Amino acid sequence: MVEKFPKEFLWGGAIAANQVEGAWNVGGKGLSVADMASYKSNLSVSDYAGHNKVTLESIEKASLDNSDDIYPKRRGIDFYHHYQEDIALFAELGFKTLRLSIAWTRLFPTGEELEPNQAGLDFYTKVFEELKKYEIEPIVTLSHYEMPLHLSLKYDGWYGREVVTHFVRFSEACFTHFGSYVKYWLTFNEIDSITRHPFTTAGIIPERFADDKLEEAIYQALHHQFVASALATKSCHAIIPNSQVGCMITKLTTYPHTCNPSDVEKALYQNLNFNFYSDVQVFGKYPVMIEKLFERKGIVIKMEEQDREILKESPVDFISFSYYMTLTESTDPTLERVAANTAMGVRNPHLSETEWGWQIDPKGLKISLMELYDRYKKPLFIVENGMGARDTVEEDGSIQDPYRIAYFREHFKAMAEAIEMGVDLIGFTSWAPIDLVSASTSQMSKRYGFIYVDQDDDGNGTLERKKKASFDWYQNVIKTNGNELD
Ligand code: BGP
Repeated sequence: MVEKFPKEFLWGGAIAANQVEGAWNVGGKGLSVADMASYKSNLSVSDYAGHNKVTLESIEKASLDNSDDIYPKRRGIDFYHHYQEDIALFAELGFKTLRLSIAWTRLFPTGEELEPNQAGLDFYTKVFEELKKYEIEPIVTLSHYEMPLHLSLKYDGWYGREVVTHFVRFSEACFTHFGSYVKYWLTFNEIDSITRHPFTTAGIIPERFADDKLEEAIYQALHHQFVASALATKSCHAIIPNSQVGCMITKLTTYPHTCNPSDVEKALYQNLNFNFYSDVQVFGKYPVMIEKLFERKGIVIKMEEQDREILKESPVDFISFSYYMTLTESTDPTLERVAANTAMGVRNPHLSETEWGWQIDPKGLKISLMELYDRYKKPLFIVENGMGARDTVEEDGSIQDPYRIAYFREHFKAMAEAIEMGVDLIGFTSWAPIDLVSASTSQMSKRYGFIYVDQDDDGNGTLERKKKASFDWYQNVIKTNGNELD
């Protein structure tokens, strides 16, 4: 039989600290931007402080509130106290890898301390020990939507150049303390998302900037993240022999809505823009067309003398990305647009979608893989892919989720096809192997896991973990290295 996936393929799942750990005020942890995101089931979506609704007023209110009542990311799924049980379930699934992030505020509560907090180091050491026990290779994101709130308030988040130094100190502490456990590192989760939700991604509080200066501030902050990412990459290579550092982007491949050249042109602009973030981290320089665009828009990025050299010196080793959907673009303003995964595009009539409007497109994954590999010629790693859905616990306690199985099956077929075409795909981590708090809506009811967690949107429930029908299916996929998908 011809193998569909490479022998060493890294199958696994992905989680992020702020969406699973809980224990938001335990062990000396400081407040992070994620602790400010509110949600309550009886509030209308427009009322809660999610990705784009955070204001100085909502931050003040959240800072004074010592409960997790309307702040679901403060409770997560209590992975902090359930990590052994959860990792045992991941091991039972047969995971070769687990992607997780380190909460900056557990190690550096305000971001400005000079030495890491011991309780934070101890927690992650225990997690890595547990993974080692099952020979699960960790892949660690340094920054996944959880920067210290203090840095956001004091420096306007990543807009302030000072944050680069604080981030590099945090990264180096991670490399020094966890380097014996972790070979694969990612610097910034979905670094491009800074333009869509600047507070969550970079601690920027929009009202602090004049309307006509906000975009420039966002790109300035992004520049600081690029520099910090390159500096962290350099340190990682110096501190951990054989380490591999990846960038992480949201892959939002955009099709022209029609073959009208204007639509093709519009889609091209969109794709150039989406590729910008990985271009800088892979090629070590800003793309010419983006610099021209900034010029036209009057956006001036303040760069220090050595910045271009720093970017050039330390490109990433591989490209990782999340893939949930594709978009289409058109110049026709009357067409219906969909908002999904915080991005906007014209609805594609050929695709179905999840209840949250994310359009399902397995072929788009194959297309994206081929396009990325052709562009960068570096190994690719899919570090997020999955579908948010409402699951029902049946009377007999079982959870039947054929839609999730169907979703993954088609995406895995697309991956196999891309590999057959010659794409160097080294791994796949599902988002997420276990139900967790949604990044964009803070809901629990938007479930992604193979493992169900008994907790509702308001935090009621026993936190009991239960296997869904998809659990057995994914276990068999991993066992057969993707050869048995049906
Ligand atoms: C990505 C984020 C994740 C994750 C996922 C699903 O953008 O990196 O943190 O949550 O999307 O999004 P959501 O939780 O909003 O459904």
